[in-house]
Amino acid sequence: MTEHKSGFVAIVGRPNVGKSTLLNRIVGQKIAIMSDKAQTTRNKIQGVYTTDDAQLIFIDTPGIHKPKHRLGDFMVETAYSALREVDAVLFMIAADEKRGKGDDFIIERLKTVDSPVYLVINKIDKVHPDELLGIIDDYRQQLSFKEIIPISATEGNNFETLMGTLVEQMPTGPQYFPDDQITDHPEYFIVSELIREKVLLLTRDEVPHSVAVVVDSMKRNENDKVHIQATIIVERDSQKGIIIGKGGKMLKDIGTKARREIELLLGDKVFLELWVKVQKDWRDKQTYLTDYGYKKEDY
Ligand SMILES: Nc1nc2c(ncn2[C@@H]2O[C@H](COP(=O)(O)OP(=O)(O)OP(=O)(O)O)[C@@H](O)[C@H]2O)c(=O)[nH]1
Ligand SMILES: [Mg+2]
Repeated sequence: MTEHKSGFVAIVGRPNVGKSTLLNRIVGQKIAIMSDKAQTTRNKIQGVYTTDDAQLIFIDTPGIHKPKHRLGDFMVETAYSALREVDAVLFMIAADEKRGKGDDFIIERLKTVDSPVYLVINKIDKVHPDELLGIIDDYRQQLSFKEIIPISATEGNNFETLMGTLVEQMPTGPQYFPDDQITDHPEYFIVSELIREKVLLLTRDEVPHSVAVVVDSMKRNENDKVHIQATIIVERDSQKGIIIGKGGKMLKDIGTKARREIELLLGDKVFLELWVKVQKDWRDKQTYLTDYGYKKEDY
């Protein structure tokens, strides 16, 4: 009989390189929201990968960037906190982006990490295979990586290789979570995130970054629909206007798109009610950060 293996794996990197996309592929379901806007993820999100003889807990983290708000400080600290007490670190980069100051900054930090660091070169579907050699060569000189694995999180290239390599590396250990558990976050967290994802999808400029979403209540009706009430918080009146849109069209769009995905998540019909509220400069105020789910004790 083979011994059961288990361990924790942190996924870190600059914003927008595809960390959450990889996490979702690992668990085979959307638990982390994704967008083409930088700084999509704000909290640590655990995704549990369970096989007959191994369980790996992956920790998706906010993209590491130069913070401009308290929220940014929270996000970057959250990402760094994931580096503690893990059995492996995946440093993810995007093949179609040059190594920049942001990467070098993360590399400096990774030099102080005890666990093995893997370089995951994502988005290889976007470059010619010949370009990979140059990237590998360049990064190899920056840090001694345990292994370098090029993948495409959207297409699935090399995904099995990555997982196989990691499972092999894990120490002998128990199964921490039941077979059917795929994340540490409650449903209402994912629901609020799915709503925020639709705001990210449909708005631009400063609006996406200024938005928080809080689920106020979630209960099952007599007609077996799940009734969800949620508030979209923005920083300024002008942003509230954008979120509501002409004749309420934008809010309706956000609601329809979010509802469809929430129904997939919950496997039930959903009645979604959305409100919009202005909370001036909430991203710089500790009490609001705490209220909206960005709590220091969650590091
Ligand atoms: N072409 C291509 N696009 C990808 C791949 N992986 C992710 N993307 C896209 O890259 C964008 C960012 O993906 P996310 O998963 O949100 O990136 P992230 O690293 O979690 O970003 P933050 O949460 O902001 O740090 C999305 O538009 C994805 O669809 C890939 O392998 N190939
Ligand atoms: Mg993310």
